[in-house]
Amino acid sequence: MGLPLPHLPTRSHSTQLPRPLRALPGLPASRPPIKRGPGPERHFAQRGRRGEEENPTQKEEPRGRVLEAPEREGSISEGREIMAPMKLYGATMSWNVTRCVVALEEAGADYEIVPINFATAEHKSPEHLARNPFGQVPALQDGDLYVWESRAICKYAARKNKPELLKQGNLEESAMVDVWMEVEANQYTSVLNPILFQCLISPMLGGSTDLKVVEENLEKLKKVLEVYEARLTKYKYLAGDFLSLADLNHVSATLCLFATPHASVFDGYPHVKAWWSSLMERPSVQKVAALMKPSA
Ligand SMILES: N[C@@H](CCC(=O)N[C@@H](CS)C(=O)NCC(=O)O)C(=O)O
Repeated sequence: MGLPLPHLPTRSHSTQLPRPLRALPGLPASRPPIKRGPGPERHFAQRGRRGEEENPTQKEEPRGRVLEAPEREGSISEGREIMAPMKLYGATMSWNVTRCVVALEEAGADYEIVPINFATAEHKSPEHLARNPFGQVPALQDGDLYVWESRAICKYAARKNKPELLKQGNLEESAMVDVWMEVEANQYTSVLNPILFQCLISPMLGGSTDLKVVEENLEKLKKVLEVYEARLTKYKYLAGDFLSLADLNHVSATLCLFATPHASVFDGYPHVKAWWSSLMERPSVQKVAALMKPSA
């Protein structure tokens, strides 16, 4: 089941993104301020190619910067083509968007996040419909190519920058990656969506939480987690004893679950808890968790 309503509030007429989810456990209370330039706000997630070391002296720099137009579009410098970073359109409070951020980070992709303002219906504008004909976020632009649907974007990032996340060279392992990616979409996140909507989005829109819907879906989630527990008793990760996109695709919605009063649902499943703890240790996951927190 998908969400019947957009994940993002549309009532606010503020140009700011609504303050997102409550603080996620185990993370600092604030993140570095975003540098705001003139005109439409553009902020960029930390960029870096695989293998590049982060410069520790840059850690305190503001996360955002505004690129000059030629740099944005890609340019030729000293006879060498500078590839423009990929652009991920959407707001980082949406777990469909942050699902992609996890994959892009883990793949070491060069990308920027370009916020889309739901309050002004920017997602239904002709410019955005050209990126995603369903008028939704996320959408990814890589040169002339537009990719939409979060899980397709995640696969694209993996194929382009870190194909081992899909185990494509191995028929059996890649089949298990596919299975658990489908499970994430059709068993796990499909029951999490109504819980997250009721607990996080509805109150943000000024509505109340329908506890019956939450309870019903928590029961469904427990049944799903029983299957996960059995699987993770045998293997370290979902597709096998290797990290894959199947694990990573769970991160964004699970971070949101931990921002609801129902995080304790994991307590009954020790192997699921251990799996989640191991994912939480990953720098890509820490970055995304920080992005989803309210701005300082
Ligand atoms: N299946 C899509 C779902 C995308 C989606 O539902 N996006 C929401 C925000 S999280 C949206 O753009 N809603 C606005 C709308 O549907 O008009 C994906 O995984 O990318």
